[in-house]
Amino acid sequence: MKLRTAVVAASLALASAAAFAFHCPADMKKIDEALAKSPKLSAEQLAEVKKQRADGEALHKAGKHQESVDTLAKAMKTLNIK
Ligand SMILES: [Cu+2]
Repeated sequence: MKLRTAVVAASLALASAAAFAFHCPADMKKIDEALAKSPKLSAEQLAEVKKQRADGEALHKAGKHQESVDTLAKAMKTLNIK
């Protein structure tokens, strides 16, 4: 019974990690698309968005998907992406 619980917990953890692993590139793509459309942002906001985009990619590559998603979410909020 305990082993079974452990297996279920492990597969759930793996599934959510995989979901995040897919989430980051999807968010980066949305940000890139929004940036390509010359968004109406101040130079300051644009610099911040680009930094968050770069940080998000670095975090994703480091395997820190939750932090990546959180960072990319800030950029998406500034860009008004839903
Ligand atoms: Cu990721």
